[in-house]
Parts: sequence; structure tokens; C-alpha cells
Amino acid sequence: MTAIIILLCFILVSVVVVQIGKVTELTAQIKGERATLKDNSLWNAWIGLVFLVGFLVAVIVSAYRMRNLMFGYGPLKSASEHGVVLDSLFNITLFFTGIVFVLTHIALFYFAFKYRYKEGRKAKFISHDNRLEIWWTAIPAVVMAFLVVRGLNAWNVVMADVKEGEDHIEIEATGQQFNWIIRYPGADGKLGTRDFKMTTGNNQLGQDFRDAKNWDDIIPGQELYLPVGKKVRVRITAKDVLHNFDLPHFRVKMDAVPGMPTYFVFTPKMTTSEFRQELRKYPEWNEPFDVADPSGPKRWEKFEYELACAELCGKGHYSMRRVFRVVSQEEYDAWVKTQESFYLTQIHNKDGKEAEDPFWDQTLPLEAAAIEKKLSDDVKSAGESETPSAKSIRLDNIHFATGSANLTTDSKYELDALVNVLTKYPTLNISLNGHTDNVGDAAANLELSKQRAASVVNYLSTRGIGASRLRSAGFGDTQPADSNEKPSGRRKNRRVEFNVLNALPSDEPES
Ligand SMILES: [Cu+2]
Repeated sequence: MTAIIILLCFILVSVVVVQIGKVTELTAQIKGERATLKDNSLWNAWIGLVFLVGFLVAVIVSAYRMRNLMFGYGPLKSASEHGVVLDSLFNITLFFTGIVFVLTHIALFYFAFKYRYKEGRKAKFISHDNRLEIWWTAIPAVVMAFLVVRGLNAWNVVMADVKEGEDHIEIEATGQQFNWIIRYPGADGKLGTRDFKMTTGNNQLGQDFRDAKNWDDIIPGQELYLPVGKKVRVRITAKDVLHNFDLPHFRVKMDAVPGMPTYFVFTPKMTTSEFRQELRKYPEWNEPFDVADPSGPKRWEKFEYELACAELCGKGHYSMRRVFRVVSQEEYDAWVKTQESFYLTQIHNKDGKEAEDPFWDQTLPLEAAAIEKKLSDDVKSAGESETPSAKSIRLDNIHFATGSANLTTDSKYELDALVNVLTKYPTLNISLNGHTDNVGDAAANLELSKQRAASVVNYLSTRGIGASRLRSAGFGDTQPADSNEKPSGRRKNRRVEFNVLNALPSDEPES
């Protein structure tokens, strides 16, 4: 319906324009060409002047009214250190182009007015004027040189990379249709290497897990944090098409180019809550965030620093929005502690990820602390529990050479953790139980499971745990924990468990 009305209006306006044209032609014929031309040019000249004034006033008024929406003005001051340099660069450019903008418009309409048609006036043609040529080449050249030099200076300040050994954090942003994969370096402060040939459905970034720097790398969920006052270097890449890493409040904007890593270094100088307090001073930010809920939170309370993709990379482009929260160093450290390593939680020794895991069925040194914590917690709850199943604790990180009772070297992390737990609870007595899968001869399996349990007991004894506290038993394939049909089930069945034999006194030390 609306479309039909718009179409009708369009047709009617066209008819009116054609009719006005016809009437003008007729009057011209009646009054004579010359007189009409004179009338028309006087009208045009005055309309031009009125337009000039109206236009310039509108430009100034709208810029003034919209100033709080413009970066660098009102509340939207730069939240990063280098942003101030860029904002001043924009201001200086705006100053010079503003002068040119106003002057050329005045000249354009003023000359149209001054040199409107007058009877008997002849046009004067200047074929060449050296003085004019020099002026209108020299002035823009000087202004341009000034702007370009300032721009180059700003570029050198803004794009300066971190120096060798300079304190900073490096994160990585990989653009893909349609989200940003953000990677943090974990406790070692270093991002692991990537190889695009290693990209799989499970390993989206193609992280090379043979590189120990990858082991603790974090790929956080929706929430991203940065510490205030700390230099951040963002490594920027793309997996498919051009994207653009844009943090407007920090004046950070850089293309993410497939096959060509780029970077941006910036230092956030205002936390999210400080920026909110700044916005709070402006009435438009005190309006309700949700118009349907006038008593709900105000706009300033819901403000977040946004990461956008500033490249039209496809139809889901808008959905690449992410939020960065800038907080104090302490809050940032606390957040990092809650984040788990992508490799350890998603790939390492996880069912079905064997192809991606170069350390399959092995335990890594950085797992030791978590293993000990889990063992200690399990023993504590086993000591408190009455149910027999809770008394049995599986040792996930103890491995043997195939078909033998020889412990692999990486088993020491969990064995040492067990030694520490047994030392922590001096009254704790345990029984170690070996189990196998059902591959091969049952009698041989039974024997192997006994030897394996004994080999764990042997290790614990050599580390100073009294023999009276330890028992061992083997059950072969008689007590499977899972089906023996699949490799993953058989893997679960090959195991050493221990049973907590006595209740722990309630005055045992807290962890
Ligand atoms: Cu994009």
C-alpha cells in the first residue's frame, strides 16, 4: 500500500514539474526571452545566497547538536593513550578542511550572485596567470605538507611496536565468518605457534600442540578482559576473507588479512566503570536502556567497550560484535585464573581427539598442580562419604608401557601427587587395584593387573610411604568400567584405582 502511494506521489510530482516547465515556456514566449532570462538569473542568484546561509547555519548547528555522538568530543573521549594523538590529528585536519569548506562555498554562491546576468556585461577570459597558478599551488601544498608530516608523525607514534623486553600482554584475534576467535597466552605470557595445515574441526586455529607455549593458551568464551594501564599487543589474522579489528573507543582499527598477520599496540587508560561514570554526566546517557522498561537500568550503566568487524565481510558481519571489559590488574588476574587452557580442557587426552593430540596418553608437567588438587579433593570427599563407590578413586594419569608393568616417566606427576596426599593425611590407608581390558588371555591379564598395582605400591614405598599403609590387588578384566567393544571403552578399562580403606579423622588438615 505504502509503495503504491509513494509511486503515485512520484508520478504526480513529475506531472507538476512538467506542467511548471510548460507554463514557464509560455510566459517566456509572451514576455520575450531576454526579460525572462534576467528575471530568472536574479531569482537564482538570490535563492543561491539564501541556500548558502541556510546550508552553513545547518552544518554548524547539526555539528553542535551532534557533538556528543562524535569521537573526541563530549563523553566519547579516547579510552586509550594513543587515541589522543589520533583525535588531535582529526581536529587539525578538520580545522583546515573546515576553512576550505566554508570559503569555497561562500565563493561559489557569492560569485554566482555577483556575476548573474546583466545586460551588456561581457565575460572576461583569462587564458593564463602565473601569479594565480603559484598561489593556488603553493597554499594547498604547504597545508598538505603540514598535514602529511603530522600524519606521518602520528603514524610512527601509534604504530610503534613493543620494544624488546617491554612489559605487555599479547593477545591474538582471528577473524572468520562470522566471529572473532580471541586467544590469550596463559600463564607463560606467550602465544603458541600455529600452522594452518593443522586446522581441524577440533583445532580451529591450527595450534601446533607440539609447541609447549600452546599448552596453556586460553580461548575465552564471550567475556573478554583487559587490564587498565597495560600495553596490549593484538596479533590480527583472518581465516577466510578480509575482516577489520575495530575497537572504536580505543581508536584501534586494523585490517585482518588472510595470510598476512597485522598487529596493533594500545594501552587502555580508562576502565569500563570509569568510562561509564564519564557517560553518566550526560543527559542522553541517563535515559533508560530499554524504552519498554523506563524504570530499568540507564544507558550509561549498560555501556560496554565493543569489538566490531569494520569490514563488510558477508551477511553475518554484524554478529562479530564482542565485548572487552577493561578492569584493574587485580581483577584481570582473577579473571585469567578462572580461564582454562584450551588444549588441556578440549584436546589433551579427550575422547576422539587422538589425531590432534601429540601427547596422547601422556601427562604434561603443567598438569601436576591440577592433578594433585583433584586427588586431594577426591580423598577428602572419600573420607567423608559413606558410599562404597565414592571410596574408589581412579588414577587417570598413570600409564604403563604396553603389555608390561613398567611405569612411564610421565606417571610420576600423579604418583608424586599421591605421595603428597598420603603425607598430608598420615592416617590414610589405601588399596591399589589394577584392571585391564579384555584383549588377550584372561589369566595373563589378571597377572598383569596385579603386577601393575604392585608397581605403583613399589613406587610409593620408595618415596617413603610405609608399607603398612598400602595394599595392592589385581582384577584383570573382571571389573570393566566401560564396554570393551570400542577403543575408548577399552582405554577406560585399563586403569589403576585406589580405595580409601579408613575414615579420615575430622581434624585432618584442610587443603
Ligand atoms: Cu568480518
